Amino acid sequence: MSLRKLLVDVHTHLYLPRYASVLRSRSNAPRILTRNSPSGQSEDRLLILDDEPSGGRPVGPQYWDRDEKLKFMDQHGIDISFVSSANPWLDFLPFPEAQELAQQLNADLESYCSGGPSVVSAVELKRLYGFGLLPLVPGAPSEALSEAVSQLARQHPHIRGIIISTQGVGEGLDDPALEPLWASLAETGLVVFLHPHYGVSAQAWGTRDNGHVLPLALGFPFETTTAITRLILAGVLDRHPNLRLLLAHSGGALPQLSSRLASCIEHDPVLAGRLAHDARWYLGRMWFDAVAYGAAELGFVSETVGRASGCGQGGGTADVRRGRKEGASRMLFGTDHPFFPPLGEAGKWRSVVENLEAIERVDQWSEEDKEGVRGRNALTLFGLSP
Ligand code: 5CU
Repeated sequence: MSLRKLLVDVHTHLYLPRYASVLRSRSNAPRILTRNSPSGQSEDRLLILDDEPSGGRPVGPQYWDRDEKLKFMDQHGIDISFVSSANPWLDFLPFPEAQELAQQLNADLESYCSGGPSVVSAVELKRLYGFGLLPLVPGAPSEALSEAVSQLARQHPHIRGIIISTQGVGEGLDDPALEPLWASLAETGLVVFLHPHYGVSAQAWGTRDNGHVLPLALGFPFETTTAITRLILAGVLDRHPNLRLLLAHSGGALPQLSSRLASCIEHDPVLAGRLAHDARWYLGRMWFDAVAYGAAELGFVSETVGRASGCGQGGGTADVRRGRKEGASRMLFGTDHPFFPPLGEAGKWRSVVENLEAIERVDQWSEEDKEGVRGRNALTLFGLSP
């Protein structure tokens, strides 16, 4: 098989066994608890959100067992996965514990990836790579974070990025205290996968029982939208143009709101003149997972990102075509496994099939663009392209 055809999943999670043990030792969220199911059997339940509905959700080997990850990959034709710890990472720990656990989990993740199989058609490629963790919690000293970044880059060749939440060291991603961190991340080239956990105020969801739908479908992407917008407004990408940011869930609402954002900036006495570029330009500097479940949405994001990169601004046919290619080259297939399991039916997961079908159906994308989104763009971003 040619490398062009590899299917690469950049949004797939795990809880490493060491992390699952920490969750088991806790008595409040985030935690794993064991209880008796209605049929009297003992079952593990995962509670990661403070107001998790129905006493949490089932959790099992699909969250920590490498063979289960590989089985899932085989079932869906996924050649390579870039696995990341699932939320809430180390956010709930005090700095010294977070620092020690981050080092241990990064070493565990390196073994998880390096001890796994290679791609049969390309033995120089492993099937598993990872996003590591930083002790990015309140009280973390800047130097310790920068040192953790260089350690990761030096010691763990299969860890190609880090996953971070929106909280930073407690003040969000526009916190000046994070400047040295952005500088070291830009220097190492590690990809920064920005992923939500906190959502937005639960008051917005009202009192009707809508299960987990509103915080997950809306709260998660709104959180990402706000966090990345604050980072842009703080000028982080002006000062660190080599920072490589990958946004979960196709960047949330940022693509839809980017022109409104640009206009608000231009009309605001505090913001006007602060940034080096029009707000839309920054979209063209980032990468977006293709975890949006719909072709129209993927097409819209890539078109907006392509125009942001400047290529599609001219309006001529060639400009529009170049912009489209550029936009598509910044989008990458993902599954969100082991979240979104089917509710009952066996076989392939609907959530995965939907994301693959969405890529297939984007009208604006050529076959080459689609192959890029399915795999080639990830290999390029993570430095695995020959
Ligand atoms: O279903 C969920 O709550 C989640 C989650 O917590 N994290 C994630 O990455 N996807 C779905």
